[in-house]
Amino acid sequence: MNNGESEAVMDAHILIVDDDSAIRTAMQEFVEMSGFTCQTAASAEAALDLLRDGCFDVVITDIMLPGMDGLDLTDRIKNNHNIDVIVMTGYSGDYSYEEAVSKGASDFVFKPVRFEELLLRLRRVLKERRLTQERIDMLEKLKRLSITDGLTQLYNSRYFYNQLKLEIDRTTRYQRPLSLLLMDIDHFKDYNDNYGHLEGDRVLVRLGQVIRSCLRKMDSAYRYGGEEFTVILPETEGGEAATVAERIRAAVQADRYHPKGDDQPISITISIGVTEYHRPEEIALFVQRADRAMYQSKQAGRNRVSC
Ligand code: GH3
Ligand code: MG
Ligand code: MG
Ligand code: MG
Repeated sequence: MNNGESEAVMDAHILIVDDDSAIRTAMQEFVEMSGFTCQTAASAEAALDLLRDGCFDVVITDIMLPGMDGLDLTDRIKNNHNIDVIVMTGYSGDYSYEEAVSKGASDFVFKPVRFEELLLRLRRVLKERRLTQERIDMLEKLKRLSITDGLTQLYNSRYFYNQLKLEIDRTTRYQRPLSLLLMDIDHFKDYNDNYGHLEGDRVLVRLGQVIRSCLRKMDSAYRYGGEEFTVILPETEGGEAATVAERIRAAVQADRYHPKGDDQPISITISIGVTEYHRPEEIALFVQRADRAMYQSKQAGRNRVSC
C-alpha cells in the first residue's frame, strides 16, 4: 500500500453491532489497535441512532440481534446511507449471510470471528470503497468538463441546446414564460487586430464574468460561439428579459480593459437580441429569432438591445 491509500483506509470510522458485550469489547479493542476509529452498539435500533448523527464508513453487524435483526439493519443501512456492511454470522451451516449479501452487504465473516481475517476483509472493503468514490469523482469531473467552455468557464454550446430543450419542455408543460438572450461583441475583430488574439481572449473571459454577475441564480450563461454568448432566463417574460439585457449591456460598457500596447483604458460594447418563447415553437426557430433580434441591434448602430 502506498501512503495515500493507507491513509484513506486508516481514516475509516467503524461501527460494531453485537448484543454480546464481551464480543463488542474485544472487537472494538482489536479494531482500534488496527488503527481505525470505532464505536459500538448493542442493538440494531441503537446502531441506527448512531448512524443518524455520526459519520461511518463500515458497519460490522451480528445477524442475530434482539429486536431488529442484522438482515433488516443491513437493508435499512443500504437504503438510507452510503455505508458498507460486513455481517457476522453464527456458524458455517447458517446461510443467512447469503440473504445479507443480497440485501447489499459487502462481505461476511463466520463467528467466532478470527480477527486477522476480519481485518483483511475490512481493508478490502475500504479499498473498494475508496476506488468507487474516486470513480464517482472522476465521472463528475468529466461531466463538468464536457459541459464547460475551457476559456470562459461558462457552459458550452452543447449544454446550451441541452438545457434550452429542457426549459422548453418545462415551459410547455407548466405554461410558464421563458426568454433567451443572444449577444455578440461589437467590432471584436478590430480589438483582436489592434491588441492581439490573447488580449481578445482576456476580453472573452472577463465578459463571461460580467454577464454572470448580472444574472439571478436560476439563469444560466453560455459561450455560444467564438465571441457570442447566450443566456437562458426561465420564468421570465420578454419585457423583463429586456431589462436584464439592458443591465448586462450597461455593465459591459462600463467595464474597462487595459490591453498591453495601449495606455488608455478601453471599453467594449455588445449587441443583444431578446426573445420570449412562443409555444409550441421549434427550438431552432426560437434561437433564430434571438439571432435576428441581435442583428437588428447591430444594424441599428450596435451597443443596444432589440426584441
Ligand atoms: P460585429 O460588430 O459586426 O460583430 O463585428 P465583429 O468584428 O465582432 O464581427 P465578426 O463576426 O466579423 O468577427 C468576430 C471576431 O471574433 C472574429 C474573430 O477574430 C473573433 N473571435 C472569435 N472567436 C474568438 C476567440 O476565441 N478569441 C479571440 N480572441 N477572438 C475570437
Ligand atoms: Mg447476537
Ligand atoms: Mg459574431
Ligand atoms: Mg462581433
